[in-house]
Amino acid sequence: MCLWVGPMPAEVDRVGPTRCGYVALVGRPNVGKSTLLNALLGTKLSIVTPKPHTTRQRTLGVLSRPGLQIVFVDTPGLHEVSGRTLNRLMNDTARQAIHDADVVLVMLDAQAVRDADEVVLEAAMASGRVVVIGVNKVDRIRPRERLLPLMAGLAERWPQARAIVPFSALRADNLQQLIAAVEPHLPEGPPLFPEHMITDRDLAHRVAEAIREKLMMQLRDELPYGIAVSAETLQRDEGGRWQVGAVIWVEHERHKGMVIGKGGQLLKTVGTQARHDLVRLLGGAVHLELWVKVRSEWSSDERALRDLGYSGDSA
Ligand SMILES: Nc1nc2c(ncn2[C@@H]2O[C@H](COP(=O)(O)OP(=O)(O)OP(=O)(O)O)[C@@H](O)[C@H]2O)c(=O)[nH]1
Ligand SMILES: [Mg+2]
Repeated sequence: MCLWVGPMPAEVDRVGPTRCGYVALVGRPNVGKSTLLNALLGTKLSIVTPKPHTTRQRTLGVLSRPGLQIVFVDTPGLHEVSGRTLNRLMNDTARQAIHDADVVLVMLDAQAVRDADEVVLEAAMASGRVVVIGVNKVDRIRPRERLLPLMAGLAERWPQARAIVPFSALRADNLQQLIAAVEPHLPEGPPLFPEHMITDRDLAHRVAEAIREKLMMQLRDELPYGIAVSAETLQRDEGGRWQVGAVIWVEHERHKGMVIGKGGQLLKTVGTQARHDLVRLLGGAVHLELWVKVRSEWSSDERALRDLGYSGDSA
């Protein structure tokens, strides 16, 4: 058991065998799993919003260092399943990631540990995998000593956890300690992925996700959860400019107007913000066209979910 509160130690030179394995990032919605994935890889692989249920699919982040490859698996937040088939698929994806992992990193929010966290911890412990508990958002806890009762309580409640590590994904604070906590539990073996590969997600997926992130940020209430985005065209024209066309799928005709906004203003804002991110992602000028279309009840329709790429993660 390793309990640690303090400044980040310097990166230590590795000695010993080559290790490679999967670390599943799991937790209830909104604890900061995707923020952590991005911080660990130093680039934006998964979208992040202040709203729960942002991540819908598994995304790999491959961290390669001399003698070490850690494949971090970002997952949807585990939650009580509502009527939507999409929600069931999201939970299946997270549970499958636990099953497939060498180490399960259960993430908590230092500001509030709830019953929903217990459910995740129970599932992780029951899996028989090595479990490390990560206490995120410690930048919100001042003074730092206020963390101690939480850490001690977790250590007492979950003695099976191999380590309990406080950190801040947002500030990239204490991430080295997190890596050090999981590394010894990874199997010895050669890297599973080429060193230059950092994710399994292709550009079309990342483009669609960037647009969905901006939509989630702009829209309120239930609507973000009834929205899907698919990139239909993604190609460079002769002048080297990216031509991107994407469809925003809504579940009801009445939702179209909400996405487009008064005088097209909301969609325009989404387009401007998304284009900004796409320039960085694609590395060049971008022309972005967005269409809004209805696919009735897509989030409860197996076929539509398959078409939109929402099944198969957990297969
Ligand atoms: N203050 C603070 N905020 C954080 C930290 N990590 C994440 N957040 C914020 O928490 C919110 C949720 O972050 P996400 O990374 O989307 O959380 P998630 O667990 O992936 O959420 P789902 O995909 O919905 O399950 C965002 O507003 C982040 O900026 C942190 O270390 N400190
Ligand atoms: Mg997420």
